[in-house]
Amino acid sequence: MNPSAAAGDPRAIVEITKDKNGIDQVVLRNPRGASVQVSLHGGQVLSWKTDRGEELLFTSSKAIFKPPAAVRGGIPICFPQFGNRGSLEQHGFARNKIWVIDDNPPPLHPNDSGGKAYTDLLLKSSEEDLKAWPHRFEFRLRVSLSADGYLTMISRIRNINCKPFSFSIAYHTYFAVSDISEVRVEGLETLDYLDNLCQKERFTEQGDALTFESEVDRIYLSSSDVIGVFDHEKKRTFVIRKEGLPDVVVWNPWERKSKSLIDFGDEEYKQMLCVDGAAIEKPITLKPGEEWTGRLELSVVPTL
Ligand code: TA6
Repeated sequence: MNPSAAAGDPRAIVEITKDKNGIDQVVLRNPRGASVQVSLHGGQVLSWKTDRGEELLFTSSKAIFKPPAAVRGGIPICFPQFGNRGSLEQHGFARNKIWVIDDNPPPLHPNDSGGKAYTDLLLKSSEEDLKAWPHRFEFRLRVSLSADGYLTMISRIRNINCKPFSFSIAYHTYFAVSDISEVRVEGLETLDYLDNLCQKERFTEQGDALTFESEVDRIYLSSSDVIGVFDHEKKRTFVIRKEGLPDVVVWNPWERKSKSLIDFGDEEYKQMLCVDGAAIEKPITLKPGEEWTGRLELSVVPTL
């Protein structure tokens, strides 16, 4: 009997497989046949498919599936920092670590289980991590797939230290798009953003929707909790709903940067867009014993 499915939906399926490196992957399936695949390497969602088997997340054809580096695509978890400051690696170490399945997670709200296939993963600070980032934490991640095919990721980060610590976090989400020139993002209008292409200088978004003609690498600040990524050619919209994640990273490497990435095809920038629910501008500070929760819900709806 599948305990997780029993708690959520008896028809849902939660399977554990191994990748070619022998690392466990959890496959979630809902009764209509939609699926999510999450690796214990990095707690990274590697696949989110519709009930017709269509892949909704981008993974580079040149992705390197070899720990500790994160796979180029899916949804890497950037923690305890987004960016590359100080002694930590770019986007922190969480995405490069092996997580474990949390057999006895503290309970979540019944809505976070009912009717869903889900798995609970756990990352705890290791002695190696403490050398780079001297703060003891427990990071619990619930990945779930609803009967409607919605992908939800709930992060609970607890300070089990004896002193406060601060962190930034991003769900570095690689959406699969038909053609980047046919994509627009709505929900970022009038917001300020930090432009990573101009030394993180602060600007204000003037457009009524974000479209793409060149490299974009921005952190939009204090956004609304619903963002739309419209794929005109596929006539569908990714809907991003978030809680506890005030900022939105938008990244497309475009042609020149694509050629500089060894695990990314030269032309692949045309088929992807990163739109990340994040908390970056104002790092989150936790007192000893305190826990923070951040939720991301992704869905895809047809649009004319
Ligand atoms: O803003 C997104 C970003 O920081 C870009 O600058 C680019 O570096 C991207 O993340 C990918 O980072 P990664 O470490 O996954 O190669």
